[in-house]
Amino acid sequence: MVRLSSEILALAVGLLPQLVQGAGLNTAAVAKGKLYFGTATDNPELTDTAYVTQLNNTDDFGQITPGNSQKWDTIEPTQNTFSYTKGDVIANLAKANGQKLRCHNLVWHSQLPSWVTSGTWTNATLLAAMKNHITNVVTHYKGDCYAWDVVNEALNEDGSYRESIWYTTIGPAYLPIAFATAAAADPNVKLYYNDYNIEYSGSKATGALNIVKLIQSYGVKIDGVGLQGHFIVGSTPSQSSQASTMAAYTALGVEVAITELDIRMTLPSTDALLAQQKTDYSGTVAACVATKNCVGVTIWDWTDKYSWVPSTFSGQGAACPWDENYVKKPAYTGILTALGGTATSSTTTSAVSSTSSTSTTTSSGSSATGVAHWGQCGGSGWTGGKTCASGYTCTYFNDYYSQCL
Ligand code: 9MR
Repeated sequence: MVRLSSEILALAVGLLPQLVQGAGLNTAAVAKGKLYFGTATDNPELTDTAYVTQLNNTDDFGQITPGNSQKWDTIEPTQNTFSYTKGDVIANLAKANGQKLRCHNLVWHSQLPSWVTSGTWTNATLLAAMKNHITNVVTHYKGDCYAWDVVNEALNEDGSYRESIWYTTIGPAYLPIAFATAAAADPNVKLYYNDYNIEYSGSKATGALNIVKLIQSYGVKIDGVGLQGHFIVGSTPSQSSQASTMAAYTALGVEVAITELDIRMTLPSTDALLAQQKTDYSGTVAACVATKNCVGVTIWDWTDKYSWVPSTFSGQGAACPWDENYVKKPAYTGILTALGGTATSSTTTSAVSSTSSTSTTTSSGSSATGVAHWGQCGGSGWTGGKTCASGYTCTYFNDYYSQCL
């Protein structure tokens, strides 16, 4: 393998568009001008070393979101007693890897401890408890988070407010008050409203637009709208529908991000379903790529092994870009292609596969002839092809990436 000198690396700035070809999802996203491509994770999975190896792969993941460990029931299980241990594990992992952290979430109707759901509240006492929670948690993670999902899933499907304890006790003012409280605790963190089924036009998206306007009408800062993106294979909104909905939000002066992307199917998975899933992932990511103020995409965990889907939707699953054996599915190539990268071996066994899955290659890369020009041939965790096709040399670029040049 050849090592690039610093002079050649400097010259390589002009080569960057080519250098991303064959690179991972985050590398390709950043080359497209996005801030990150990321994934959710959760504390129980962190005992799985093969899982953690891929989670740490910053070529694919430049951002992580704690799936559960910053939620109210974990952090403040009894009133005014804060427990940050689990959330800190993930925040520290992100820090150690140099990954951005999306912090999730502050005010939600779900995963609340019983002292909140069964308490006897007045407007004033519940507001005080909400503000106390937000102030403590945002202050604890000050400087760690790229963004906070300040309010999560406040809307019904028809765009009206969900009858949560927050809404029924405080009224819609709980939203701007939550955002104002978060802004006071950390003026630099991005403050998001986050919801599902607001990725396409309709009553619920109109409700989300109205939430942005409501918060702004109070003179309070809101920086972004998180489009969760929990989709179904074959029923995923089109790229143009998603892009035009993103444009409606960004027209209000906020950024957007796809925050919890996964695309489930009715099991068993078939080649046809996997092909449609690839198309659906690709179109969704392409909508973000096409939207200047869409800052990044987060998948709601990267492997089917730890997806939330099967336990929630009976008979459904296979929603992630990697299967339960950590093998990349066609969806991975769909995402990479949407991000402007070129897959060298689209369904190649992942770097961390713990099973003896077979490796297959696509026409854009061939194990028989070596890795094609511009393809990845090395880097931390890389177990794909390491020998370049005739005429090309595997060239060290950084610890995470070597390329056939
Ligand atoms: O992934 C989370 C799962 O482990 C929890 O059991 C579930 C409980 O509601 O929450 C999941 O994450 C949700 C996220 O916090 C908000 N949007 C929907 C996600 C999937 O349910």
